[in-house]
Amino acid sequence: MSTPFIGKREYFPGIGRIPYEGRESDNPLSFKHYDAGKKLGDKTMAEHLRFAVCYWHTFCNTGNDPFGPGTRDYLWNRSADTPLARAEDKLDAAFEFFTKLGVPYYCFHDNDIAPDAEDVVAYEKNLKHMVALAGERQQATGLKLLWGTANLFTHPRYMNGAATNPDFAVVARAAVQVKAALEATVELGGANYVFWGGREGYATLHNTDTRRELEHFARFLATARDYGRSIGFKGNFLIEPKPMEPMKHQYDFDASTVVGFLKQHGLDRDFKLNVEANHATLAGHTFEHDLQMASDHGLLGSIDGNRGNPQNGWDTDQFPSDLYDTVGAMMVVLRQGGLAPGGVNFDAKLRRESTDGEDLFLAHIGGMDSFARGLEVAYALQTQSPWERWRAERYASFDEGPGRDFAQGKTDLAALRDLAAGHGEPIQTSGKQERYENLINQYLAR
Ligand code: XLS
Ligand code: NI
Ligand code: NI
Repeated sequence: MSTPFIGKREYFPGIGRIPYEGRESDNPLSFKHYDAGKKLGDKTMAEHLRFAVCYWHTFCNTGNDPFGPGTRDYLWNRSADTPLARAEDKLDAAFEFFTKLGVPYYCFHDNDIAPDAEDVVAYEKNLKHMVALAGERQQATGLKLLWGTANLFTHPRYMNGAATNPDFAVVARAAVQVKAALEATVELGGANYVFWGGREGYATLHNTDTRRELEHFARFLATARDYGRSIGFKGNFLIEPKPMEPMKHQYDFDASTVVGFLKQHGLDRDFKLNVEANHATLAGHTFEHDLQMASDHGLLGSIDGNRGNPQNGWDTDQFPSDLYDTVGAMMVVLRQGGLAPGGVNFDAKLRRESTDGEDLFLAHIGGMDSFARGLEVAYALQTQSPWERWRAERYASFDEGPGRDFAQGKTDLAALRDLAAGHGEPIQTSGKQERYENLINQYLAR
């Protein structure tokens, strides 16, 4: 087995390129469903799914929680003496991992790849240095950047918000990072640029003027958009909804809230949504619901693939493993004709108790296989089963005659009344949810 790595040393020894071995294989370090080159319709699995590994959970997070420190002692975090040298080691580990896993994309925050600094010039210098190196690694491996973003939530200066901070000095300081992260994204050919508003919200209305904060938020996004376009960014800007955590209430509550906000401020031509599974469930929805709401407006831009834990209520960011969820997600994605230029980014982390380097591979293999299987089943349901016909038939009464006239705005309320008076009580029609559920299980078992 070849062991591709490109850095000074190998960080995942004993692990080579992860092969596709099919569902009969018992080799944990192989794909059972993700067969990158397999075609479904006119696209390969790789083209449908456009997988990305996230830098923050996979290479920065060592498993700390509010009750204890990290449990994972990664070599790239301790082998070098300076923060910048450690960042270089981490970059090597990351590209070794991407290459061995066989994903086409990755995603990062500015201070995932480069050491943060309070001094603006030092911060910019660190990021530029690391972006140049990342560019070289992309060249050497063929990896691409799905999206870049700025971390506007970790540093204590952002405790009251970044773009929505009541203090203009903090808003301006946030612009330093967004400007630099946009430049980094453009330099690395990033397909998208993400805003996740982790601290854009409030803890109490007692001290908060939400109207002003939301206006500042829209102004900030428009300003960032204008700068991005001026330096040649052609991709989508993406807003990632999340209802809470870290703030009690976050402005980008869910997909529908964000769609309304973007339309209200005329931002929906440049901005779409990056929908994350566990954020949708935190908002009290299913993953598929938020995907559908975004997609209905033509604004589903990308996916953060993960899942929550049904027994507790926070953002556990587990790797996706529930095939029901991935089938549901891929039903929405296939119906809208795909995700490009977005993709499926694994915004997911290992459990604190999972401490082997190998576990990073196992987790991603599981996530990729779950989405690949979801894709296969959704594709089969849409192309071979009666699903789409059943669904369309529910609305057949709007396809012709007075129903179509109504849908086209040609009927007034009095005319509707007269139609109903002539018809008598509508005949009861079953929703037949069980029929669809049985079909999913039937196709999952194939
Ligand atoms: C946190 C978010 C974050 C974004 C990027 O909950 O998911 O990781 O994806 O800032
Ligand atoms: Ni999240
Ligand atoms: Ni996310």
